Amino acid sequence: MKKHRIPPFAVLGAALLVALPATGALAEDAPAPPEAVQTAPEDLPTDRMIVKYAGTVADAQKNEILESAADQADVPEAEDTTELKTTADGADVVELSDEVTTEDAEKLAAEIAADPAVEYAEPDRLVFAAQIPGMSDAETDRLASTAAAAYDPGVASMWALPTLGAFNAWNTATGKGMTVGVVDTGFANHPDLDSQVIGGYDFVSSPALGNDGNGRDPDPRDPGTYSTYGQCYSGSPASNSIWHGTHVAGTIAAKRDNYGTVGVAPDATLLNARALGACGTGYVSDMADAVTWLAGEPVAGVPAAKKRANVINMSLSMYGSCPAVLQTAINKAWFKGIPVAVAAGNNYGAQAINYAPGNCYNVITVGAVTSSRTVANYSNVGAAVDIYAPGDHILSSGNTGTRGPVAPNVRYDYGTSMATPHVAGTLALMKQKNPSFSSDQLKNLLLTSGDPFFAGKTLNTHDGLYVTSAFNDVYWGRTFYNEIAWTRAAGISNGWPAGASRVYRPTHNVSREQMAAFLYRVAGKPAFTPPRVSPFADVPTTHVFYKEIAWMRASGVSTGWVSSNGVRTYKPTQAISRDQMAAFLYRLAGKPGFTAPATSPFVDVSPRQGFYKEMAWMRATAISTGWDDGTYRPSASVSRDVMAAFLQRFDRAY
Ligand SMILES: [Ca+2]
Ligand SMILES: [Ca+2]
Ligand SMILES: [Ca+2]
Repeated sequence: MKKHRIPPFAVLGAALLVALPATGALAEDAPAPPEAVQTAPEDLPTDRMIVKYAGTVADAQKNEILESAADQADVPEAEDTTELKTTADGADVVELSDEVTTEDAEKLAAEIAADPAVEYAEPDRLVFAAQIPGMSDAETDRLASTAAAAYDPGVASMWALPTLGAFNAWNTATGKGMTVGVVDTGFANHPDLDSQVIGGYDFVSSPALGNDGNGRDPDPRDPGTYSTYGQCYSGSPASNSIWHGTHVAGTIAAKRDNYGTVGVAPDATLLNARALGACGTGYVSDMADAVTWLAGEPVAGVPAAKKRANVINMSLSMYGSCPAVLQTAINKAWFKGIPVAVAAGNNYGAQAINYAPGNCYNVITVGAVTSSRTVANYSNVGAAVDIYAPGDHILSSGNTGTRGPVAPNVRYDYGTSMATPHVAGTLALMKQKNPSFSSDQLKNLLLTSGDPFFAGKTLNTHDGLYVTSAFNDVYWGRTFYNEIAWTRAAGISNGWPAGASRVYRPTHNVSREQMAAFLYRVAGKPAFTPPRVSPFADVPTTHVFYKEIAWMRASGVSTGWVSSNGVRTYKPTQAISRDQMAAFLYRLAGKPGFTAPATSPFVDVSPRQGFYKEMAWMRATAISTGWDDGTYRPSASVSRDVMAAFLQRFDRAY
């Protein structure tokens, strides 16, 4: 393991770590966490204030309001301010003459907001990349030695993808046509990312945090988050670059090729909204503008992206309530159908409700789990966490540079920062299949399809997709959901078209003609040329299932009924009864050798009645166990959801 930067806020983090109970163990193969661990600092000074005026206010009046508030709050740093910019929301961002404590900043904001000409005022606080520093190790050598592999060589080390069912999900969606906006430190050049990036902007307004010699500019590439002592705020320690945005972007959409790793949505494109600079920190007002821009809304001085984002990822966190300026921006995205996945934060089991943006409205807040399906010990928890996703020992794109970028590599990182892009990638797949879904619908489906977990739900990429793509009237969690999903996947039933989707009609009874189609498909669609003359008087050769029904007769699965005058009928629209179904399945199985017991396994079935042997065989093979009251109900009809279960059990047995 390469500890390639000094964890900032080491003292604070260590103190907090001692005070909190361990909520989970690290995976066995995880490197030990560094002795002093960063958590997002909770009492960080800021030198900026956000003020939104209610209507037009002259500069002179603004100065009066600020000076008066400085007096009232006893914060002399606010007596002489500089206006830096206006956010997309129309709020002023002003710089104080020096940093002030959190307490003073809150006091000052309250005094400013008390003026009737002010809509709201809040400190422009610093947000942090939600990654655990020091828990990172490069895989340069492995990448170099496996570069000739036929398929992304990193896949073997990416435990999250099989856990999430991502490989199966790709049979349905790969993120094609979707764009994920990443609010982060920017991306370094990387072969797994370069061709995926369709645009970006550098929203880091502070030249001190920029590390690229300027404030905002059109080049969002990550120049490195390295810092000198005191660069980011008073006392901030010197640090090396972490390539946080590069790693996050790789988890979302690293290319599926023979190089490096692969993302959850390998065919999605990326927008690079750089808003975190040195130390992996950035101002809230810059986050807000980045989100606004990704949502396709105007931001003064920033050219629009050629395409807006379909999903937004924010792997960042800070202590405190949700800033109004950020909530406004998030709402713009959310209500345009752009779901926003955000990190729950890494404060070692702290309540996520106390950290922004995880406590904002209209976000999907993501906690981290380990490969052993426990909450990662650093993850924030509680009811504010919507879903947990893999955040531990996550292999993705990186760079070898300790300051500026040097060479691309792949490496393992840890944090709710790493969990969040698994959700964003999944949302891109779901959005591809359901482009008209609202953010609330997508969030609901994501949570519904999650796997039950003692702390809530864990992400299931495959089910998230399946819930929205199999049948519109079959929701995850209903009885026989898996069996019905199997009928679609196995080509047994395609249901009926319903708009752009399909329905299964799970409570409808199965008719004998549908049963013929089901069984023909379960049998593997054997080659069969139906006779030119129908074997059944009531089934014309033009019947939609003529081939299947004729096959039933030819294969001996069904003989139909023969009347006294010799006319043979199939009764295609009649609902199939449970005793007939037993006979069909027994014959389809090839009439296996079976001696029915002398005593009936069902209280309502006599050993002397028709199809007794077949019904007893159903019980013996566990294709049907009957009802809880010991009955089989031979003359009852069979609903389509129950039939899905019978057919799947039959298919597995024969
Ligand atoms: Ca810049
Ligand atoms: Ca730049
Ligand atoms: Ca790749």
